[in-house]
Amino acid sequence: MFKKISLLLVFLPFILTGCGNQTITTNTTTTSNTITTSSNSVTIQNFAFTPQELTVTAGTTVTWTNNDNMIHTIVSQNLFESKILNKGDKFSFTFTTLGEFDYICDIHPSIKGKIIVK
Ligand SMILES: [Cu+2]
Repeated sequence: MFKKISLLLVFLPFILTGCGNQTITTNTTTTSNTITTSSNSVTIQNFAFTPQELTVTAGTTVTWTNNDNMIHTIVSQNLFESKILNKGDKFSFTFTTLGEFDYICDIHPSIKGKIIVK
């Protein structure tokens, strides 16, 4: 008789904690997908893109600024096309696809540049 009670006393905490473990803990921590973007700049000056070739990581927003007194555009076939940029105007494009993207000024096609996305 005494043995049975003592056994019950021994196992009672386990039974109670066993029940306690059944409380469902909900994980409310949400993982935020932070996309790290770094800004990279290309200037248009003296009929040239500077830097002429720019390497960026995927997700990078590249901003072109026209520093020439002449109007320019930034056009990459099948990818983007800026409006006519007057002096001081900017154009931005975010590169999400890996690859090499050649672009030109549509008004002066001899002005060429390249963005490499790695
Ligand atoms: Cu131009």
